[in-house]
Amino acid sequence: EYQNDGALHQQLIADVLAQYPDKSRKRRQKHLSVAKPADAPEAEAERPVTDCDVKSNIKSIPGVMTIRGCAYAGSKGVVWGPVKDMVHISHGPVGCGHYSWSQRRNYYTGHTGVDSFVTMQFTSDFQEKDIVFGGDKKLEKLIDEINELFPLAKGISIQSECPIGLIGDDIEAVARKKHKETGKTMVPVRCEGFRGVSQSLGHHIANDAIRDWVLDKNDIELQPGPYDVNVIGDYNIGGDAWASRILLEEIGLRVVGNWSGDATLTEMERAPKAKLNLIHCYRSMNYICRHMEEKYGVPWMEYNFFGPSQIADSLRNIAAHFDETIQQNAEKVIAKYQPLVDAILAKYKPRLQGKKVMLYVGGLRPRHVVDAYHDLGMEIAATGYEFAHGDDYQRTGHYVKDGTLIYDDVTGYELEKFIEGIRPDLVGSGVKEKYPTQKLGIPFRQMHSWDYSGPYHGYDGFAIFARDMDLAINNPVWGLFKAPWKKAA
Ligand code: CFM
Repeated sequence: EYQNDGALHQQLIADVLAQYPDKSRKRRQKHLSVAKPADAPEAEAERPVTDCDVKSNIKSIPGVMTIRGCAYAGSKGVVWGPVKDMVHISHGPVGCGHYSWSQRRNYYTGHTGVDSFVTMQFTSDFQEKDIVFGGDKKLEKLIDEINELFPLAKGISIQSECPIGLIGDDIEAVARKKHKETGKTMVPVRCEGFRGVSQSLGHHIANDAIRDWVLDKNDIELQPGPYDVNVIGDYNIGGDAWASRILLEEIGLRVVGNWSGDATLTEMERAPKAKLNLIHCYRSMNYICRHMEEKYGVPWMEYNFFGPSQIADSLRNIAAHFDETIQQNAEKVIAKYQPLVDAILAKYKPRLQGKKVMLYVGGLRPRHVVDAYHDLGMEIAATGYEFAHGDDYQRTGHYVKDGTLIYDDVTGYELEKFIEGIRPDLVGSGVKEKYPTQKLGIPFRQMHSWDYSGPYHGYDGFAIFARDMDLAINNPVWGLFKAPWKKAA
């Protein structure tokens, strides 16, 4: 059991706030906090719950560095992009699609350019004349060309970049017309980057587009079974969904859909026929789960496949929705993997015990990975989200301990000062944070892309996670950080 230095963390918050002009200080102080014991910890909670409440989902202050993305990123990059047998058009000027091209490592199987299109970039490449005269004609032509060149594409989504909304193009009319002509699914998505304060609204808009333009549109045959589940909000980063799916199948469930990592359009269309929705990334896909519950009566539950403690808890909680056979299977599967877990802990825990970690990721992982670190004997000193909402911070209290530093939409300046003040053994965040952190002499792992590694979900993923954290922290390079001529003779 470790204790966080809450007093130090309070001081660090005071120090960064002192540097801001009055107005910015007032605004930023609402986003920074230190976790404290919750007033009314839920009676059934097995461990102490903390209060991590900060203001969130608010516009970033102009002039500070934020690493948030936009609504287009949340829809095209996150929710829709991984649907593999559809073509996703980045509709507007070329940059949005080009600079986000193949960044997210959402793996898939298939023949790229034939029946799968995830790593390809399609853009309408808006020019000045399209802005002046409108781009609907160009969009129609593009859709015709895609249908001719890629006849096996099951459908097309139109991912709006900022100008589309600004000039008032009627992409819905184009989608309806092309659907009539081709019979294929056409999905116009109003995810113009200026909507909302981060990629989070893009998730919501993308979920709504699935509701409005996919569900109930084609009747997909599915011989229903008693153990049909959808995995919602696993994007198969580095193969995460595959490492998860085998566990669900081993306990006897039938995964009829995985949204949206390695997903097909058909998997989305038939989703309402499942018995239960299992949601991993709550932040990006809770909307469609709520909709499927209201409209089709499909219940949903959250789970967490990072690290053996959470995996075992999750498998038991998932199995509790089914019969005794499944529940017994869950116990068998947990027991089956215990030797693997023991071997991982025997190898890495002695090398990682007591190491202090700071996290800063998007909307789920800043809490979801906490227990995977705890399983390795590591400590979470600080964590925060780019674009979480209040319900995420409330859930964070079930993971982090008293005294943990909490930051929402942390600015570049704040994060640097916090890292300097805490000097953790590891920072887990994104590519923009990686090199400044390493230049401070502190080990780093990318927790969006898994630093070109992964998967991290499931038991197989935990083995890789543990190895990667060890590689970063115990890399001999950190012992060579001081220039030889600056070392004492
Ligand atoms: Fe969900 Fe994600 Fe995340 Fe997310 Fe993302 Fe991502 Fe993320 Mo990067 S869907 S909220 S918008 S778990 S791309 S796979 S790693 S910020 S914490």
